[in-house]
Amino acid sequence: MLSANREVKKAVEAYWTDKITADELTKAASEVKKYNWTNLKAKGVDFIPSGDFTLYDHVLDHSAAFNVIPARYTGFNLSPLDVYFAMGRGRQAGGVDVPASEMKKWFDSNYHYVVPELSEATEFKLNFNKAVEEYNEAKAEGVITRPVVLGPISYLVLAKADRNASAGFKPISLLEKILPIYKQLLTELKASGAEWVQVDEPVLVMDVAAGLAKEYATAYSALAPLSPKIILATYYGRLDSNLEYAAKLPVAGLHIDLDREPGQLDATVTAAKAAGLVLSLGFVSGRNVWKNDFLTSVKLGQKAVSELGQSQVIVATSSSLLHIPVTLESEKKLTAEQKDWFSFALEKASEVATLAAILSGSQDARVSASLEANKKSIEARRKFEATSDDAVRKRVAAITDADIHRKSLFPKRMEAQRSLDLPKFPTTTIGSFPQTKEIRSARLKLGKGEITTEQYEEFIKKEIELVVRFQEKVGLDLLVHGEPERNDMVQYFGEQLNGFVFTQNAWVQSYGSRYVRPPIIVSDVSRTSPMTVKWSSYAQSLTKKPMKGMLTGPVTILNWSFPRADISKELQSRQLALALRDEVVDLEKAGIRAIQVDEPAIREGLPLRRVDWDNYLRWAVDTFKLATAGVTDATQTHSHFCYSDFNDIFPSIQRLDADVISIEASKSDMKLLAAFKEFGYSNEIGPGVYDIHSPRVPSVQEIKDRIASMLGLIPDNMLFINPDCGLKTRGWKETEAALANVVAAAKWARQTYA
Ligand code: THG
Ligand code: ZN
Repeated sequence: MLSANREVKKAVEAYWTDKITADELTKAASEVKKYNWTNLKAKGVDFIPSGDFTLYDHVLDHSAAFNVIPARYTGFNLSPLDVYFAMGRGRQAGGVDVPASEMKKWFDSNYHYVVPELSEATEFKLNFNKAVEEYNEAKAEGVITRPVVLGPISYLVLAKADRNASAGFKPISLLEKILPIYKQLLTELKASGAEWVQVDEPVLVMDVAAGLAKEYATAYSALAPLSPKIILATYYGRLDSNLEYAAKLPVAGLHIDLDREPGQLDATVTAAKAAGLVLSLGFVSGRNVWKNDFLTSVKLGQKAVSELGQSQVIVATSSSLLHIPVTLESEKKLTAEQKDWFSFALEKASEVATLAAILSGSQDARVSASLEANKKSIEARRKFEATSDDAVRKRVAAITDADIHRKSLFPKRMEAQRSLDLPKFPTTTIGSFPQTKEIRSARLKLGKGEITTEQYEEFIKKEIELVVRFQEKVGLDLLVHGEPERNDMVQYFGEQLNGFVFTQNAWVQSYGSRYVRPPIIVSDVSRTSPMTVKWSSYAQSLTKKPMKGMLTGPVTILNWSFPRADISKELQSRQLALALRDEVVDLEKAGIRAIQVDEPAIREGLPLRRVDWDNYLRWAVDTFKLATAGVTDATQTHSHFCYSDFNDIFPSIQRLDADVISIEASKSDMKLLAAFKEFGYSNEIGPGVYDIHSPRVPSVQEIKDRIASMLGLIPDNMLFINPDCGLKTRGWKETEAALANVVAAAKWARQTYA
């Protein structure tokens, strides 16, 4: 969804704070939709999507439309719009107190979707027909669109069982129940005049789909006869063996991702030909910002055209443009050379139109000029790529096995780390403290030149001192500096490393109204000078208690940036790891004795296909180790993971060999820790003792109870006590109260389990 200046975010937040009405919000949304449709049309795109606009999350839209609304959100007399937002972000006002629904990462992206909750009792119903509404809305603007609908199998697979479901309930068992709603939706869509509909089934690129051939056949033979012509869309991966049945479904067309998986073209062309399908070729990346290489795409496209005929081939982006910033035109600070490498959403739309024109044999002078210009851009980029940083390349080539191992095994290190003088059940926090209005505003002023660097740094020092004094006062054991100097845990490092490029306005949605601005890796990565040592050692100078250094890990920096496309992710992550290794060693030299290197993105980066896991986990774990293994035994390494979904990757978590990990364990059941015990996890561990994602303050008793049940599963010399994530999005008031209770509970534990 495009929204060049985060208009949707701003309008939605204005609505939440009662600054605009629901009608005004609807109007703002219409403006954005109109901007998108008319721009795509002007760029020459033939199949313009509609129905994919969202105020918060497109899966949540689908749930609201299909009446998949958990009972906890109803009965408050809220408007449908407010129920919708309550599901997305929770609601605490006017006697209503409901938490947000769970979010999960959308496939292997850094985007979160709101997980639908289903049970045998779910009664689907078409509350509204977004596909029809937006089709008509676009038509009224003079734009004929191809509506997009999330397909039934993918929707059900992305859902989870709700609290009332019986044991063993599988959402996919509701297929027969949900199909009538899809029938109604598609029948109405056909009646509204839509010729095509794009039905998204990204689950087809995953292993799980191999067991769903029957369900796919059931669904699409029920839907196809009464629907507009269906183009079945897959993206982010390869169909592999699922192609065999997918191509035989009674649909009119199939879309494949050739950006991620160009290798699947031949097999798909053959299958499409046999089945008489239109084939939509996803050349232009929906996941990265590099210009498409027209010559390569055209070569592939011509293969398809010669087999299938022109009328059976469509050119497209690989996936929706949700994860791509809107337009390069907003970027005033990129050099002309850099701008020439990239293509954001609107530029990608032009690429699609040009590629389609080339493949249809257009002799238009503008088309050949675009092809020539593209050739030049690609050549210029290749030339730049050839100028590698030899020092970095040599250093990566010289990495040895010894570099990725700590000097001693964990038990010996644990002995050495007694020098930290931490009590039993040490208390700590994950790193960030509240990012207050004042902090954001100081950064903004620095950016605008309204205050000097010296003034800004004085301000940051004061903030750090505040955080340190608070932690001492409340009685925490292993302190942090609070990270007031950081805008974002990835951007902050990218801005200081060589090899990155930054944008001014290239926002992409992370979830709801939250956006991030991923940096772009354009060349070999290296560190010029220390990035965090100044702040960490200043913080350490204020206190006798140990101060924990805070870094973002190599895999997370890579996954939350736009990576290079010319060298492997593995190589990029090693370059990042070496830069971070230097930082880790410098922190140690500066007297920092505990260093945390966060890798919250390690799991989301897991490939969509099981066969690709081992290779990914090998390099991902190795690069974390490379970043952290440069220190002596006495320095304690920490890592933090923002999820509790470890079951598939325990061996890799163990292999990271961090001295201490902290994890989200916000669900009060101890299943997760039982799994750690069963696996035999051997290092220290700090399962979150309370959920920081809500302003609610946990009572001392609650925390004591949690510690007691944790100690049933974790040896008492291995347990750290900490919140379940960073405190960046929290206010000071609840932070102070919650941490005081955490410390009180830890003191109780020390007496009780002495
Ligand atoms: N950084 C990056 N990716 C992330 C996170 C992060 N992905 C997962 C998780 N954390 C997502 N969480 C958030 C939390 C807050 C915000 C964004 C993602 C946020 N964004 C501001 C906003 O939308 O107003 C803008 C931030 C800014 O000004 O730079 O608050 O931490 N990369
Ligand atoms: Zn976290």
